[in-house]
Amino acid sequence: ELGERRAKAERMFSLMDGFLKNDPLSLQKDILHHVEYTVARSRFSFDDFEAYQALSHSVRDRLIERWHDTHIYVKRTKSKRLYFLSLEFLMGRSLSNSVINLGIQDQYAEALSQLGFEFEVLAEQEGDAALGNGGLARLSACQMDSLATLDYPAWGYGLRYEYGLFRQVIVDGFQHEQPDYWLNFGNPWEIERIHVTYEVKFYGTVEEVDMNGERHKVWIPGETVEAVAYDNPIPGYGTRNTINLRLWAAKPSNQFDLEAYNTGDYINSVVNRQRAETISNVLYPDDRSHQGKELRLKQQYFFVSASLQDIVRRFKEEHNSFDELPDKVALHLNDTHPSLSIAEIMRILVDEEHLGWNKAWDIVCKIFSFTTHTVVAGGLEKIPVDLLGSLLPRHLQILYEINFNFMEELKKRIGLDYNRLSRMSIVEEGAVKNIRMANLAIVCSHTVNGVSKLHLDTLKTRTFKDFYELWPEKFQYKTNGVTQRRWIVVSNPSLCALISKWLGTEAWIRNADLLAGLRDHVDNTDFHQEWKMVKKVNKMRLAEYIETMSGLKVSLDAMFDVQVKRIHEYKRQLLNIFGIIHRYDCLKNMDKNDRRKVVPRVCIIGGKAAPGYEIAKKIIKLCHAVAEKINNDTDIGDLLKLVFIPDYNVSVAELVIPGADLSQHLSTAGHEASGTGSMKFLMNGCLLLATTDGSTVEIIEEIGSENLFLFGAKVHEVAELREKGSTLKIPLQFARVLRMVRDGYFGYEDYFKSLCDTVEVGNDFYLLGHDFGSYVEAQAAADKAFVEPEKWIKMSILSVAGSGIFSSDRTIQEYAERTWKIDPCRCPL
Ligand code: GLS
Repeated sequence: ELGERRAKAERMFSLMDGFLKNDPLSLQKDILHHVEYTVARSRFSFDDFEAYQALSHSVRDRLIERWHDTHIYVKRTKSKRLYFLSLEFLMGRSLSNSVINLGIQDQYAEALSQLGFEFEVLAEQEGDAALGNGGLARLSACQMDSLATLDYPAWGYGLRYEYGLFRQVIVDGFQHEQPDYWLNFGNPWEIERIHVTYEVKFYGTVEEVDMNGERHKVWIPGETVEAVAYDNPIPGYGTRNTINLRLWAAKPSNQFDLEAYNTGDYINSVVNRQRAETISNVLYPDDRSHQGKELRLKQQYFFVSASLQDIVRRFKEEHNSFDELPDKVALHLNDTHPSLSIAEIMRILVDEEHLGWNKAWDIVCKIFSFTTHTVVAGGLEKIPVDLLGSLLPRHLQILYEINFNFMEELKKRIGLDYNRLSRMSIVEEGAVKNIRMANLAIVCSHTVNGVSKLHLDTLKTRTFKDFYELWPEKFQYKTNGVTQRRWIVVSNPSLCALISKWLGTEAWIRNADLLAGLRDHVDNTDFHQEWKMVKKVNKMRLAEYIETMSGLKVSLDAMFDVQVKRIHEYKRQLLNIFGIIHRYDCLKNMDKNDRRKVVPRVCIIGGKAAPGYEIAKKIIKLCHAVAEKINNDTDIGDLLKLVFIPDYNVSVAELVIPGADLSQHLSTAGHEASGTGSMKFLMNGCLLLATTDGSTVEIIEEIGSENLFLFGAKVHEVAELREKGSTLKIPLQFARVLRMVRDGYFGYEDYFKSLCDTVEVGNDFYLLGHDFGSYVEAQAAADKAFVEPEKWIKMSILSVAGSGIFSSDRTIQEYAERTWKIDPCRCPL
């Protein structure tokens, strides 16, 4: 029988002409084929967008080929798999990244040019897949790239939101949110799997029934929704391995048909069915608080239930006993958002597979690991018990049972310390009872990870102190990283070529540690010249973008000073804007001679504010109001410009980051768990101006404090400074800037009043006043370094040379070896 199957497979393979060919001629044929038969345009007349569509389908074919081979190989080798559960993935565009990872970029460029198209122009046709908010979501995307590149047998699971993160539109300086219906023009990067569907159930009641003489709990659900899989192949670089990111979409379940038939109310029942689809409709646009919304809870469970059904089905196909689960499956909780997985897998094992509770719990505790991305305990996710009980009645019982057992065990360990017991309980008592998702994740996970060294310290000493003292061995940190494929190779081709030339190899694209070799050339003047040229090319690209977007012409001689990230009080964009006002004020009061010595600056700020975050929205407006004043002041001219880049997203980042000279990371020390933007700037040879927060602490260790501009209170000083309250000394310059804003120097004085109040002495939680003095000094140091190009370039080279450790390849390898215990599984050619 085996022989017969093999013969059949070989015949099919030869019918298909073997593997797809990647020479430019075959690629041209392939693209034209897709123009005619996929896009359904005539091959004699198609525009850039249609060419992009055909091109992506041709790339997709190649991805699918490798993706199939990877699956078959992993299945055959029975390797232990990692399932990475995340409610957010910020993938951005796929085309350039895919052809680069597949290693056929040049062939495609040639094929297209022979057809009369330019690859770069077509790449611009693609929209961003923005299925996530900010750092956490982009980190997931970088980690998928590394998992594929390092040949790990891994799957990502998430939700296929129809509306990604809102589009930010600025009208008269105010942020407006517009829906991002990103699937408008189709999405060639996904594969709809109409046969991979699962029923997800909600509401209803729990009953006890007798089964073989034992009492069993049975959940009788009240609503059923269907989850349909959409697969997104993720190619590794320099390997055939292509892994899967499976995203779920909600569809109405067929079960409703019967009901419609019975009641006769056909139209209404169709309308009701349609409502099911809303579950996966829209991404929640707040990157921090998700408290108490039913739809959000539905999304979480929908995603968890579909993913676990899929994982358990696959496991059962290949194995006979759940005893093998911990050896074959690692489940990773990317933040607390997927923590309901714990209750769901217990429900599956106990209620459906009829394992005893203790046995099931024993298995479950060996498969989960957890990464928290939060610093402050107040930011941790909670779900009201009433809400959870009505939506998922059986899960609430399970959570109570997990908590009861945990509390019993805890009493044995720590005695009757009721305060501590109540702090550690999974159930928070109070006027509104809540389930504490982080406590649940910690209790059940074998490893709890922070995202930087400093973050782990905070977790141990503050956020999860009680748990750390109970289980110190569970707590680890894996410093975040970003993929050099996306953040250098795709987004900065000139720097990529320069690095490869001077290192004499492209091996750094798979092994970022090799970037350290650039140190050997740090004094070479030829190298310096080429380095300078690369930065200039990228600044030109950025300047062009600024001009098309805002009409503002900026000087390439100016220092491009960038702060791009979500708008948050703790990230202190306000400090940046106050610094700009101060700079403007100084310029205005300077005589002509002194002005000649000033380093011209183009200050660039970008980022989205959560729609309900009033103060953040006021910060955006203030930025525009200040820009309006400064940019129209002919007396100041090119000495100072301020630009707000609207709708900051992954593809805008790819353009902005390579073009920056200086980038700002201003979070009040102790508030940024890690920060990953800084790593992308570092890789692009942009100098950092930063507080000693999050991963910056480790960046300092790698490149030396003399190679960046540091300022601000240290983590250990913050609490004491806050206690000083209104007795804290504030520099006069700060008071003056605050006064200018308050008095309406930039207009809108009533509107800015509440914003000013947040930084008034005694109320200044994020310590802007305190840090302002040292911030201005750090800015002055940056100016001073900028007028010594040799020095600046050296610092820039040393930044890139020290960035290797901040590759997500390093992060993923640490997770694989220390936490997930998975081995690479490299698909043979
Ligand atoms: C975040 C943190 O705020 C960032 O510091 C961190 O770099 C990122 C990835 O670990 O996670 N947490 C969060 O909720 N959003 C983030 O960006």
